[in-house]
Amino acid sequence: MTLLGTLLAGEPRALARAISLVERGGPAGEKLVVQASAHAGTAAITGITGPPGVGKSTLVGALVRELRTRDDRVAVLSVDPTSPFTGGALLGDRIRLADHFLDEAVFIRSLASRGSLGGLAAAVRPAALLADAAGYSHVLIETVGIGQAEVDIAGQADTTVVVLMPGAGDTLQAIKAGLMEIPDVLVVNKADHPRADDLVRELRRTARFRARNAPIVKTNALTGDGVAELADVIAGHRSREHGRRTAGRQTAAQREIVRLAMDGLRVRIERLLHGGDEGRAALEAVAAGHRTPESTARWLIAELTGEGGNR
Ligand SMILES: Nc1nc2c(ncn2[C@@H]2O[C@H](COP(=O)(O)OP(=O)(O)O)[C@@H](O)[C@H]2O)c(=O)[nH]1
Ligand SMILES: [Mg+2]
Repeated sequence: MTLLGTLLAGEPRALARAISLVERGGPAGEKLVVQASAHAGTAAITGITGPPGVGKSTLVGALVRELRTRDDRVAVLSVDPTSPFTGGALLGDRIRLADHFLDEAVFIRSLASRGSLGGLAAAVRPAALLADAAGYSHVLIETVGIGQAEVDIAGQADTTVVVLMPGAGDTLQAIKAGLMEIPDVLVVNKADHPRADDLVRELRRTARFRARNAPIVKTNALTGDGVAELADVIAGHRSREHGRRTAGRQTAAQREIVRLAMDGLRVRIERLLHGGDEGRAALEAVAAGHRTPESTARWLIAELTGEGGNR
């Protein structure tokens, strides 16, 4: 079978090879992505971002476990160079303890963040698309760093989750880094920390965050507390957003179709008016006042729609 065939059949090794091909760059990877895109579009793509050490990787592991109880296949893409699951070690081991079918159902892959001008790894979007085409119903993308990568993720994911932790004085830095402009969902992780509720209150008072009106979810990624709620909130946001996006795309499609049809019609109308004896006679008659523009327009429409007859 071709790589595309094994990818669409959902073979994890095919997905790994496909992502490597895309990371390498070049026409073979591009072609594969184009072919696969016809089979993508159903996965929920969630970006998980925030400062280092807040517990993103741990939370991703907990989310994977939660989504697995819902019987979903999950792909994790990490653009965190310090990620403890580089090579699948930590997260992979923990998950394998929980469920021995997981090798098939959970795909974990680190993506190099080099080579993309400090932003999100160039391969992230195509890799998410490939995972989608391979039948993973959830794609979780972890990004780290302070700067553009976090903000970039918002354009790539259906739902952007920003993770903060109490007692780190993160709020101000997060605001400075633009993190408060992007969350669809805000997570206060390490809810076991005594200052967790202080952080929630502080965030609720932060004007720039309030403007986004995003829900705040408290989690303990180590115990899994709050993680089911987080999965629900993400799913809720995604389904609302998906509906809005579909509607928006349909409006744009309609505008484009009408514009193209009008252009085509105008050409044919002008051809009718200038290209034949009947048209020229009609023009002269309207100009001389022997015939109304309305009846001439009705005649044109009848000609174009094949409804025939001189009216
Ligand atoms: N107390 C507590 N520690 C946590 C929690 N979540 C993660 N950690 C710990 O925080 C540290 C950083 O976690 P990690 O997932 O690597 O953070 P990342 O850099 O944001 O990916 C690790 O030692 C985790 O065990 C939590 O909810 N509560
Ligand atoms: Mg991490």
